[in-house]
Amino acid sequence: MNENNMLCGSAAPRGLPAGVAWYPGHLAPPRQAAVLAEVLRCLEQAPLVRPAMPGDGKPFSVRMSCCGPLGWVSDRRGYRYQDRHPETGQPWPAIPPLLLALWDALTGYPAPPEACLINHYDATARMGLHQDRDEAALDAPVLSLSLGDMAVFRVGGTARRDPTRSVRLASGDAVLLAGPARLAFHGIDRVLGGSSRLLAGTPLGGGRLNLTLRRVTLP
Ligand code: MD3
Ligand code: FE
Repeated sequence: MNENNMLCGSAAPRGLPAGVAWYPGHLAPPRQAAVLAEVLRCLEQAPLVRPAMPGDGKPFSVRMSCCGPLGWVSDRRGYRYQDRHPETGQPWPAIPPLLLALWDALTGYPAPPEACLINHYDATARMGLHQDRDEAALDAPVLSLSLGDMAVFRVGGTARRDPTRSVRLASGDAVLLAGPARLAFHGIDRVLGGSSRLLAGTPLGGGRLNLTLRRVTLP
């Protein structure tokens, strides 16, 4: 990754763990709207689904879809990346050009992302503290973009019991998770319903979208 990122991001002043670079307001509202339009087109082809926990099948509160050659899915059988939408059986739509450009601009990683997870949160949705370790390319950063309602994002260390910090992610914020932060525990404690109007007039009817761009296989 581009070694300037740690300096460009505001990680140090906010006391975020090493390897987390936060770019508040990285996308101005017109670019947020442009990315949103591209993502809504993906969701027409690859509708949001509510995944289930491996084993007990407990439903997630977040609904998910993906674009890119690989998508992340979860059901009773486990977590995995696969090349088809779990309900339509169709290949995932391509990652939109604006998101590919964002990956190139912020990561400097020498290969394109293979998966873009699309998470939709209504005002009651949460995501418990977890690690993302289903990718072979653990050398690649993960890039997150938030659109719509604000959310309280919690990030800690590589052990579940490590201390955590919370930041409020707003529409247009980008977060790059690289190096020692790639295996950090993280989650979404809550969403501040109605704090943004960006998604209000769309088929989603409001809430928050989070897009995470990932490299899955080793290039
Ligand atoms: C830190 N998504 O999709 S984005 C996820 O806002 C996920 O929807 C949250 O956690 C969301 O897995 C948080 C920030 C994020 C994403 C991936 C990470 C932080 C990360 C991977 C490693 C470490
Ligand atoms: Fe995650």
